[in-house]
Amino acid sequence: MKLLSGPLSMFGMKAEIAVAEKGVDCEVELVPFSLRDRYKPLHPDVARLNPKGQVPVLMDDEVEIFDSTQIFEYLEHKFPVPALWPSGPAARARARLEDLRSDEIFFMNFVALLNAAGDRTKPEAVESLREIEAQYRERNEVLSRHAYMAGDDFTYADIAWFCASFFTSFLGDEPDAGCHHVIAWRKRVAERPAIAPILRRFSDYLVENRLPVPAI
Ligand SMILES: N[C@@H](CCC(=O)N[C@@H](CS)C(=O)NCC(=O)O)C(=O)O
Repeated sequence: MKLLSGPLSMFGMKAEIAVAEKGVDCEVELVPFSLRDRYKPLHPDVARLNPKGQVPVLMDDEVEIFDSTQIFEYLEHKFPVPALWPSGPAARARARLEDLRSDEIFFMNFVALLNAAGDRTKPEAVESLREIEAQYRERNEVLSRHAYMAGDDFTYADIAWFCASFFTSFLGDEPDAGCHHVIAWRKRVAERPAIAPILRRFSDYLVENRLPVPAI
C-alpha cells in the first residue's frame, strides 16, 4: 500500500494518521510542495488518479482512490481492527458528520484566513476568527461530556478535528484558555503513539520554513 501525502497537507495528515492508527504497512510518499508553487508540477500519480489534482491519494493494488474521507472508509472496511468508526448507526452517523464538519466547515475558516494573507482586519478574516472561536466553544461543550469528538472512543472524527485544529493553530488561532476541554483533548490526541511522530514531522517542516509551530 502506498499513500501520497504532502509535507504541509491537512488532508494528507488525516490519511497518514489513519494509516498509522490502523498499524498498516504502508509506504508514505510526500509529493513535491513549495510555499511558492504549492503542488505544481503535480506528482505524476496525483495527476493520473485525481482529477482535482489533490493529495492524499491511496494506492493498494487495484484500488486507487483519493480524498481523505474515502481513504478512511476503505481502511475501515479492509482493516476493521482497531475500529475507528463507532459501531452503532447513530454514533457512526454522528462521527461521520463530525469529520465533515471539521473538513468543510471548521477548516474553511483556516482557508479564509490564509487567503486574507495575514491581514486580520479584512472582513472575511474577522468573520473567520469569530467562527473559529464559536466552534471551539461548541467543541469544548461536547468534550466536557465525552472524552472524544463523537463519544467515548477515539474515532476518525478526532483525527479530522485534530488535523484541522493543528493547522488553524499554525496560523496563530489557538483555542482560548476557557476551552480547557479542547486543550486537554488535543494534548491527549497529540501524545498517541501513532500520531506523535507524524506531528513531529509536520512541526519540523514548519520550523525549517520559519513558520510558527502550534504549541500543542
Ligand atoms: N476533500 C479532499 C481535499 C484534499 C485537498 O484539498 N488537498 C490539498 C492539500 S491539503 C491539495 O492537494 N491541494 C492542491 C490543490 O488543490 O491544488 C480530501 O479530503 O482529501
